[in-house]
Amino acid sequence: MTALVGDFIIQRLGEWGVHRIYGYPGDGINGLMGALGRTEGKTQFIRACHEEMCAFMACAHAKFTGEIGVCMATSGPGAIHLLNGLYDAKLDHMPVLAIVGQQARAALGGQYQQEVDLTSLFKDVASEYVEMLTVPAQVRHVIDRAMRIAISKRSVTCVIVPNDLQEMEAVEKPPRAHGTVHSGTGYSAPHVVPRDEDLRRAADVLNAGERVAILVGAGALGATDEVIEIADMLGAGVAKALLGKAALPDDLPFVTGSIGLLGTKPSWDMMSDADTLLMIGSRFPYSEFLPREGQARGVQIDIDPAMVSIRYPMEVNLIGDSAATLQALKPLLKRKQDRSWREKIEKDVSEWWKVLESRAHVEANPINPERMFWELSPRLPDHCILSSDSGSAANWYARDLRIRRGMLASLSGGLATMGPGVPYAIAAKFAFPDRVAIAMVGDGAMQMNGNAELITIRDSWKQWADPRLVILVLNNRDLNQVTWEQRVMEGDPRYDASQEVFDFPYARYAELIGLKGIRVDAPGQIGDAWDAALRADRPCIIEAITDPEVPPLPPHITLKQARAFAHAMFEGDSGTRGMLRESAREAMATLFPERGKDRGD
Ligand SMILES: Cc1ncc(C[n+]2csc(CCOP(=O)(O)OP(=O)(O)O)c2C)c(N)n1
Ligand SMILES: [Mg+2]
Repeated sequence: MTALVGDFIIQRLGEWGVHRIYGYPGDGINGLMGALGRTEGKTQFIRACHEEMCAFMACAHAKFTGEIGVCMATSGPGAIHLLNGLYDAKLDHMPVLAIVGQQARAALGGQYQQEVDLTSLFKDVASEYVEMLTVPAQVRHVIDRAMRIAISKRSVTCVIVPNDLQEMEAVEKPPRAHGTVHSGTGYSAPHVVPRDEDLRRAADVLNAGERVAILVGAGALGATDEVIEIADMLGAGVAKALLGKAALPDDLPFVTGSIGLLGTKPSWDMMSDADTLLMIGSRFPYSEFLPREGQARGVQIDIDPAMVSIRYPMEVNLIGDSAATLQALKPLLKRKQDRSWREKIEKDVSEWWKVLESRAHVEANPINPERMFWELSPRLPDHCILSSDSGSAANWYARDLRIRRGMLASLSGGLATMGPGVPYAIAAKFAFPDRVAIAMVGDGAMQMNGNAELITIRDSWKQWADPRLVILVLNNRDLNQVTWEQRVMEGDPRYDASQEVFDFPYARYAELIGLKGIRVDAPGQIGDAWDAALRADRPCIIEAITDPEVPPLPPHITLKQARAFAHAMFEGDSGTRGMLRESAREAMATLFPERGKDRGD
């Protein structure tokens, strides 16, 4: 049988190494579904419950494997549903290809049913490349370009395929004629290292510094050994932006942990006192958590020239691969003899872990959410893959979870959208069926989409070599992160109409659909719950009844925010009625250290 355009698209993607597609069907892509069926499993099609989830899964595939992720949706509504997940990929610079259907070519421009101007719709999210196919001879090069551009520019690309075209005879090789394009497959990333003179300038800055602070992001994920070695030579501490959580293990004494609104005090103190900043593979957005302008001399390493010197005015920008650039820098660096800065950081870090431990053990009603994460850390299985949703979970994930070498971890960094926690974990299981995946998700996010995706898990888990996928649900009956923002940033009391979340029985629901469910409502049950979930013979939902009055706030809140917080804390806020004034004061005392004063506000 002659191959159809649909078959040829799937075959060409296979030549690019794509053997798994996350998608949701519809009449805009039935030609592609038929083609996928004809591969008899050579290309795996995974249907989530919503197209946005397919895009999250494609993004997570890229994040966890380093390969391109591919998602597929029908014309009109299906294509529109993809968008948020694609923006998640775009903002975290992940290579993702979206293939979407379109109405038949003859109907276009006719206000036809489900006809949406998809080229315009995808123009922003797939700004590097969006193309609609109109003739079979165009298919080969459009797929090739969409793939190569997405991979090489770490971007989202989109190919729109009218449904009638999918069923036409394929043209695997365009005729040799004027007006045709002849393309091929394959991409191998170059080895990018800065020029020698720039490396020397950077080394001069780093060698002159007495108090060097390093910040790593997702771009340092492949440079763990190099960062450890350079930090050692420079006597530096290392803070980690959220997407760089797995770049360095947390058991190293000089790793100050997360930075920013979800950050730690040692990261804050290190940045406040540093005289030199070395930033590696990070687009961490909040400049107020970096040294003040003029306080420190800066060196930045990034593979993307558009991303340097946009958070801090750097003295030297090194465009290059993180590991290769650090290796090239190493022979130019002098080991710092004075280790006092490093020793101070290590002392701060070890004290900070004690602070976190005691915070995690503060009594709460009934469960302190921090304790869920604290008790998970020592139980994390080797090589596990962690995902967090946006919400209060991201705070505890960032600060409390002690990640070890060999683990992977991600969340929605740039977009900070709700919803990716569960689909990221599902994609992790498909990419690495023999590793344990653990998602940490709020009850709001579970109701937004996580509950539905439990059905995808129910339908899939028997295919996984190791069935363990654990979802921790923080059942705090609240959109808690935003509740605290309303209190602290706005000085408003919790707005019940926007914040209340139905007390859904997550664990019982899990059991109802054949998964394991554990409900935890007393602190003494936490350790056993994790042990049982990590021993389970199937995916497990741990529903923790957590206290929404434990503040998920950064350790360096400004005085202005503190005042606003105090105002909301004691007046007209339904949530604080059960909260003792004294414990509120204690919480504030740990949250607003001295340094807040000299921030000027
Ligand atoms: C799609 C989307 N909508 C809204 C927000 C704003 N937002 C950030 S965190 C959050 C609350 C999340 O609530 P929940 O999932 O229950 O987690 P909690 O903070 O209560 O632990 C909201 C509404 C967002 N980031 N993304
Ligand atoms: Mg919640």
